[in-house]
Amino acid sequence: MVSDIFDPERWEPVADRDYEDVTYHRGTDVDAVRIGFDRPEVRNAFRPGTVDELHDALQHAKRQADVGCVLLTGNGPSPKDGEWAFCSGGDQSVRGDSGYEYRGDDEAASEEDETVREAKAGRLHILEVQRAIRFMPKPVVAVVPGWAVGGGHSLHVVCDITLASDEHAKFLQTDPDVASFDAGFGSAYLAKQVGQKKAREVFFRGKTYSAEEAADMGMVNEAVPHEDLEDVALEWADEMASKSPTAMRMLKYAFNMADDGLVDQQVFAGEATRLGYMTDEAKEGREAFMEGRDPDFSDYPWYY
Ligand code: S0N
Repeated sequence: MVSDIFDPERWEPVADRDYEDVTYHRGTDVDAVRIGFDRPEVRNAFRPGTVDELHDALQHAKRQADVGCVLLTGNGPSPKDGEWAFCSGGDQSVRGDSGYEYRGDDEAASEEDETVREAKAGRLHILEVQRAIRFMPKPVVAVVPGWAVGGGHSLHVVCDITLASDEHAKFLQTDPDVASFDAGFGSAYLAKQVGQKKAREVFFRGKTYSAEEAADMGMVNEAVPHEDLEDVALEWADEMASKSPTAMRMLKYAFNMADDGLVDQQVFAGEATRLGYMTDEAKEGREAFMEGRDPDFSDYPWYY
């Protein structure tokens, strides 16, 4: 992989994952993982196989009980012209008439039978990635070293935190220029972050914003000197990963709930049930049933 700001001492590859379009590492001294788009020659645009790999890495990260933070970034700079990118959205060269298509050089496509490939024609499964980030039971940080454009911009919007290179990060919404639009989190949730007027400006004008401007607007947490970007991201990751996992999970879902309605209530409620199961009171309910007797909850007060 290529990346000037990636410190190989601080990361080791996740051994059982063999990806083509993304890199996936586990921190050596921080309980975090790093997922990096690895197509710098096309500003880290995602094709269907990229999205499959990203989704797989996110699901893997979710299941790691000792990982408390996920960093999502873009490798770079481009070998062609030295430009940096987080992600430039859907790869326009494989956009078909109903979505993004697997093509010959997309490895993920070649291993499947025809029925599966047909069902997967014209995919928009980047939205599944957005949901994976949204419901990830730990913080996801967008680490933006360069261009964040189109669907790449939407991905940073859906992440919990965004850190951006003060020198190279550029934020741009091209959705109405290429007639491929995110009418979900990418736009409506952005408006929650920066206000309605500004969000409409971002989409309706298609102007490029610097990291400073994006931070002033409220869609970036901090503009960071380029050479320090990954170190700062690791510092933030370390802080977050050392907090109470239960508190962090419940807080993330609490923040989500106002916007996600019953879907997030279901997620939040699942965590409440998990906490309930951990009490002696719940154990009494289970044991009474298993022993065929009436439960005795008299030891458990009606707290107020
Ligand atoms: C990023 C831009 C602004 C950079 O400009 P710059 O620096 O002048 O570089 P270029 O010369 O333009 O690019 C360098 C090379 O990279 C290729 N390339 C760049 N972006 C893409 C791309 N998205 N797809 C394919 N190739 C790309 C260039 O072609 C060039 O290659 P060479 O060197 O061979 O000429 C500028 O590149 C730019 O504007 N890029 C396009 C950005 C864009 O419009 N992205 C798509 C927007 N739409 C989506 O992402 C939709 C995503 C989606 O799937 C979705 C669907 C439903 C609901 C939600 C979503 C969602 O948004 O998530």
